[in-house]
Amino acid sequence: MENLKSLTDEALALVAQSDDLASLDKVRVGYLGKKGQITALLKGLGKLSAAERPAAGAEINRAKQQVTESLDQRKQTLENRAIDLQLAEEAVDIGLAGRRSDVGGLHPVTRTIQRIESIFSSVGYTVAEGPEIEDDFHNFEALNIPSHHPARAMHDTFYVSENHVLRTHTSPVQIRTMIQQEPPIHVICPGRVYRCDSDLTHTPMFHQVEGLVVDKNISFAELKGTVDQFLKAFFEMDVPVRFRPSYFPFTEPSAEVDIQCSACRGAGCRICKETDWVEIMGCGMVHPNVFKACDIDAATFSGFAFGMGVERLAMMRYGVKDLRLFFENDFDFVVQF
Ligand code: 2NL
Repeated sequence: MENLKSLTDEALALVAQSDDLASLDKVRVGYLGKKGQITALLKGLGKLSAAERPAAGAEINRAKQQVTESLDQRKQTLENRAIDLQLAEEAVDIGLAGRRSDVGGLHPVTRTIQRIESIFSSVGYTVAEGPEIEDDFHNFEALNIPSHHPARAMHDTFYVSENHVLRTHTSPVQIRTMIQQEPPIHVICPGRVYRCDSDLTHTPMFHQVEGLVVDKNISFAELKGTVDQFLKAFFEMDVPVRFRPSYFPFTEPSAEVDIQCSACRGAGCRICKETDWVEIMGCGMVHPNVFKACDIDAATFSGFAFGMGVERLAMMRYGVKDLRLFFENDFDFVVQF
């Protein structure tokens, strides 16, 4: 009992020194646990006389309460400190500047297709689309390209099965249009096409726009006027256009279309290989065999068709020097358009 005061002071001092919950609990066990020093004093009360016991018991209980309160207080302090520490660690600086999210743009190929569609729509053409996997009939047979025709070797074709291919041109969309729809037909068919070809100037997938007109009294003059006016509208200038005789299985007669080189304005440069002209599209009068395959009477109706590569037109219009840029999806490239 003589030690109670110093025992209590010692306990209170140890509580104050405890810097974490584990060491604080050790202090509690040391004084108030089953084998604790204050607990031992309470257990020793039985050895005192009945006269001494109440005063001594009250004194020890006061000491016990004092230590208990100080333990509870310290525990609260340490717990609060732990929470403050965690909050400080997890703090979010809401004043920090955010990361900019970049806004992209339409791909130049998409823009070019939309531009072509808009020019032809303004003179009454409709836009038609079709499947990228086509059967042999729509991609070849109906276009006057029978099996063993050398033109099938001309298009290196991706075969999906014996009878199905990745379309090598968008012409099958026009075949479907002619089968479904009575003339007059004025249709423009944009889309992806596939050829097994890959080098600096060829990609296995590229884009084409084809056009088709079928009506009574359609002559090569209508074809020439349409193509000439389209090219002048597309390039927004009075660009010189020329037609060279050519061959396609699905048109007769056929022609390739050149425009004067926009890079050198006909003075000769690397782009036009010093010829002053660059090829821009192919065209011709629809072959009677194509009409026959679509059940259109070639004695009553005639028509013209044309086809162009979209990447090529986009390169010329936007001055893109390398075809591969269209397929890399580089952000800094796309935002320029
Ligand atoms: C080119 C040449 C061309 C056609 C496509 C066509 C379609 C039907 C009937 C007849 Cl359904 N012709 N399309 C005609 C001539 C040329 O494309 O160099 N394209 C990139």
